[in-house]
Order: sequence, then C-alpha cells, then structure tokens
Amino acid sequence: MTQNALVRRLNAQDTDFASQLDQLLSWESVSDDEVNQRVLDIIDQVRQRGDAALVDYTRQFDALEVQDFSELILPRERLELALTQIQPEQRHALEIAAERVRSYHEHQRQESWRYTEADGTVLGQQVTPLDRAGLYVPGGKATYPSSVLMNAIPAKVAGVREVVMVVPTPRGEINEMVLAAAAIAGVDRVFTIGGAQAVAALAYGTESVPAVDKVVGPGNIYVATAKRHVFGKVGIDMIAGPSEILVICDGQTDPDWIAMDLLSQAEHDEDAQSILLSPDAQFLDKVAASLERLLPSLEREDIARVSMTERGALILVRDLEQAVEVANRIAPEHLELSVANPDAMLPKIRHAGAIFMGRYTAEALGDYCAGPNHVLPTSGTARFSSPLGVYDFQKRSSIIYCTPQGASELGKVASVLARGESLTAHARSAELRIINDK
Ligand code: HSO
Ligand code: ZN
Repeated sequence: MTQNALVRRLNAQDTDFASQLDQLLSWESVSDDEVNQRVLDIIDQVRQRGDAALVDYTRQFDALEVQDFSELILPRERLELALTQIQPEQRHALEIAAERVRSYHEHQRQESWRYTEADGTVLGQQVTPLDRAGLYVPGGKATYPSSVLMNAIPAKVAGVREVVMVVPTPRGEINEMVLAAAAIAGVDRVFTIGGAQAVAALAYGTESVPAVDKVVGPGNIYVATAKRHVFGKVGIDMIAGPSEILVICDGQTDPDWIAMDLLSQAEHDEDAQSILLSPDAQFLDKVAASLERLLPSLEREDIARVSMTERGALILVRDLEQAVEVANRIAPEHLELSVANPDAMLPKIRHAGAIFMGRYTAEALGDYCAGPNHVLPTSGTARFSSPLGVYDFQKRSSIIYCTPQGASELGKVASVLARGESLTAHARSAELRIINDK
C-alpha cells in the first residue's frame, strides 16, 4: 500500500482490528455551549414575540429585507407555480418517485385492532394520526427535494391533517424543485423561515405559524440543537448524523460500480463514511484504482475526497462470514450486499438502516425512487431504531371495554393489588363493580 493512498486499507485479521474499527467509526456530534445558549435565546424570543421575532431573525440570518410576517407565508399557488418552473423531465421524475414512495409507505400503515377475552372484555388499540406535523427543509447546498418527498409522504399516508413546511430562503433564493416536491407530496402550508427560530415557531406556534405535534427533517447544528430543546413539547424524528454506506462485495462486481457507490455517499458531506468489505485483496486494489480515477469527475470532488481520506476504508476480511460480523458491529445506515446470493446473507444481518440486495441495487436508487424511506438511522443507531415511516406519524391509544362479568372478575384482582399499594379509592372503585352472587 502506498503512503499517500486516497483511502485507508485495513485487515480484519489484524489482532488489533477491533480497536482500529472503533477508531474508524468514532464520530462526535459537535455540541457546543455557545450554540446551545444562542438556540435557547432564539427559542425564548420566538415564544415571547412570535411573528415579530421571526421577521427579525429572518432579516438577520437570511439577509432578507422583510417588513412583515405576511411576506414569509408562501401561498399554495406558489407551490403549483413551481411545478411549471422546473423541467418537464424533473417533474416527471419527482412524480414517479412520489408514487413509488407512496405505495411503499401504504404498506406500513398500522390499523386499529381488538380481541375479546374469555370474560367478554374487549381489548385493543386505536391507531390515530398526528393532527399536525412540521417539516424542516434546509436552504442552501444541503437542500434535497427528495427529502421533501421522504418526510412529507409518510405523514400524508398516515393521515396527518396538516403538514406544515418551513424552508429558509437566504437572500431570497428558493429552490423550485423543493417547492415542486412539496406540491407533489401534498404539503399543506409553507413558511419561508429557517434555523432554530423556525423549529421554535413550529413547536410553540406564533400568531401565524400553527403549533405542530411533531417536527421532522434534517438541518444544521442550530436546527438539530433546537429540535433537542423542543423535544417534550413536541415529538421529533431522529437527529441524523452524516450519511454512511457499507458495501460487502464478493469481488465479482465491476469495481467501478462499487467505487461509485462509495463515492455516492462520500459526496454528501466531508464527514460522510464509505466502507468496503471484501475477502478479495486484488478486488480491493481495483476499487482503490477506480476511486482515484473516478473522483476527479465529480462536481463535489473536494467534499468526496475529504470524506474518503478522513473516514473511508477498504477492509480485507477472511470471508463473507466475517464481513457479516463486521457489518453487524458497524450497524450502518446503508448496507449493500453486492454478492452472488444476498438472500442467503440477509437473515444474518441484524443491524442496518436499509439493505440493498445484489449487484444491481445501488444505494442511489433507494435514495431517490425505489420506494423505501431515505431517512435512516445513522452512527450505529440502527441497533435500536428504524427508518422514518408512517408509524412515526401514527400513535396508539389502548382500548378496554369490560362486560359486567369481566369487571367483576378483574375487580377482585385489582382490589387485592390496590390494597397492597394502600390505594383505598382504587380498591373501592374496583370492588363496587364486583357482582355478589350468594
Ligand atoms: N443518502 C442520503 C439521502 C439523499 N441522497 C438525498 C441523495 N439525496 C441519506 O443518507
Ligand atoms: Zn444519498
């Protein structure tokens, strides 16, 4: 291996591989006292001064000369107009993607259920959508129309009554594709505000912005910090870390395909992480060569290069069995199984946000239009969490419906337990319903 190779090479057979891997994966989300304090001040101002605070912050942070909050409300017709402003092929692609994402998510809708116990008591769960969801969409370079679809469509499929979107428009710049995606996904209202102030407005409501029940969507450190602070007042989705891809390849896929799949995540962010596991050392050499050759062809070459150098790795494993062990240890956001028989491997995969099966299933297809959500658990959180879905916009209420007989039987049990807790009113409430059949 050359000293100045683009991507580091590791060998899973090394005795200290476990610690090399820990080091490779370590990534600290910045949590900065100064950011924290500024965000708390902003939330406070929005709670006290409502729309006026939003106007002030928009002038200050987005360099926009607004006089009045009404200028920050985007009328529905403006969304419709965006559909005519973009290229017909862009509109067509957004529509196809939206349709695929919608039909996939329709499979996720949870239904209410009930069953009857032997004593006639009916038990169950009533599933209801949230009343209102807030969707944060970043402005600037990290604005992704595909993310508008991925966040808004599950909410709509869940039956959320109103989806409210916020998107900053720095110096008045607005992304027509983002607005078109909002129109296609059925977003109900849009405000051109951003940053921590927009999150605060969604959580607490102002004269013009309705308070929502849950805030979802990606954002910068200010947005992420604000989401953490408003959690409890409203629900939030996950706080996403940088994008990650882990590819397991048996060495039989075109090395250029694998290299480009790795680069597809590296180009998101300097902190993004792309890792390849293969039992074939020569194949790793070929992918390394492909990476060197293909990188300069990217518009975001600089970002991808930093990501590959700082956080990328090509790892030689003993066999595919060991690759699976390493994959489970990493619990990646995206896992490509670029092997002859991915179905045989699938049952052994325990932790991954999304699994891309076989040589043809590039992660990029899932990022845009296959159907599943691209908002996925990052930084190893796939050990305990799942992709964004319809279930994130639904909640459940327990249902208990006792018959006289059921209440009598349960009353005897409840009474004993209540007296054990010295809760006399509980005990009496239950006892009053016991049928005395002498
Ligand atoms: N790969 C990103 C999603 C995305 N890709 C949006 C392209 N646009 C999530 O990790
Ligand atoms: Zn992506």
